[in-house]
Amino acid sequence: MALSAGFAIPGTMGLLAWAPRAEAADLSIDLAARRGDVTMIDGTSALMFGFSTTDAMSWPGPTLVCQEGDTITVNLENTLHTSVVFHVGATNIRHQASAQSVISFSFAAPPAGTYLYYDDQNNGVNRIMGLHGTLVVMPAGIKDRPFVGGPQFVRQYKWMFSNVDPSWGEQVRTLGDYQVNSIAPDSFKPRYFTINGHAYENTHEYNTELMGHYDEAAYVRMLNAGGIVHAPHFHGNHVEMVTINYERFSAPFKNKDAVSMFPLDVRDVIYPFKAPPDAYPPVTANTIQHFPMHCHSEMSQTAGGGSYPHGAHAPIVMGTAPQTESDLTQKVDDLS
Ligand SMILES: [Cu+2]
Repeated sequence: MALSAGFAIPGTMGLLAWAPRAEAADLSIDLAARRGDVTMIDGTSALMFGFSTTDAMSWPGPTLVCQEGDTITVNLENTLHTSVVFHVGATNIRHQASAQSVISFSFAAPPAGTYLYYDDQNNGVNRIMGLHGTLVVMPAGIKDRPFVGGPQFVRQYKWMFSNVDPSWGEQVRTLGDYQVNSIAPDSFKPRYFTINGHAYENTHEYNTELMGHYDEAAYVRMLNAGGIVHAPHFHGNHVEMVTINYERFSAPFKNKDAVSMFPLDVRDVIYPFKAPPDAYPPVTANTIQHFPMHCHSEMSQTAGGGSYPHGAHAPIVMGTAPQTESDLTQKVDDLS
């Protein structure tokens, strides 16, 4: 567990409630912009910002789940001594809370898809400091496809890629929250690289480790909230490219082994969990196989300037089902 005690475990809370329904609903969530120390994989403490659903600091922000047609109300308490923005990428949804204020706003769910919500101030500094999370919009009344006419899956995952430069947090700690305004984006020297807030080997957790029986396709929603290019490379299977930054493709999907993502990019892919077609010795479908996803941006496989492989690396287990389904899968399975 990379996070300190009392910390909200990313992805385990803050999911908007599902109800089995084909009709639209009004959903609401309380978010607080907070600061706090996050323990990195090597024990280093980094001061970060985050969108939290509790009295404790948490990062990354909660995964908000809704479906098309819904209206979402956000009650945002900004506890920071600097303004905070809630912006949903690729939409006009943008609301600013001044320092130490509370705002409420509502918006209509954008089209079904995966969205990065984040603070877009200071040329990416606020986002990289930790003010980011995921909004998942499902099609109304459908739980096994990402949008009407999209590919079918058995379970789904979200991979939020983030980077941490602890020197930024130290500037804020020393000078105050407001001084986030004076941090130069070019000064970014990331030392920690995480998926869903975890670095390997803490990525052996049920929201990040991909698991499935043969032919149980997983839908993986990948977001790059960090400040570097990521290129997740999948072993075992190629992935099928379903969306690139909100553009939807239809079958037959382009197959990729490495999926390049610039900062702010969002990619949805299918990991098909097929018996690897070109492995030797041949893989038979009644065995359990282990594969990695590692990022081809090589520095992201390290922590603290060199400790390998404690970075953006996730395990894939083929041939068995997870003991606990991912939070995203559980919430969507509540639809009937
Ligand atoms: Cu590789």
